[in-house]
Amino acid sequence: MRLKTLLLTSLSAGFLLAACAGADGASGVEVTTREMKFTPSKLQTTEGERTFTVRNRGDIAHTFSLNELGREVTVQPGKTKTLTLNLTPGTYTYVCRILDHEGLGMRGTLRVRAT
Ligand SMILES: [Cu+2]
Repeated sequence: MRLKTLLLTSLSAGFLLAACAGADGASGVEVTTREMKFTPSKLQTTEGERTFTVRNRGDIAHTFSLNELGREVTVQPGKTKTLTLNLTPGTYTYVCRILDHEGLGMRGTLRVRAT
């Protein structure tokens, strides 16, 4: 009986740790740009202040632009930039605004969940 309680407690602790790791991961969001796509093209996070780390692994400059929020960063090839946003729940689109990169595939969806 006691062993069972201990086992259940350990399991709960394990789940709690996993949940915390997920929450920590959600405080920062990483996205990579290259010709002509974002990786990943679907991002998910929770509401609040989130820092996006945008890496450009392509050969030309790209932007990470959230038109609905009027915010963007331009990242030169081989460089990394960060963008901190205070997010409210909803679904947002991110695109690259250089030439017709969006039309060529540089478009993604960010889902922000309520906590
Ligand atoms: Cu681009």
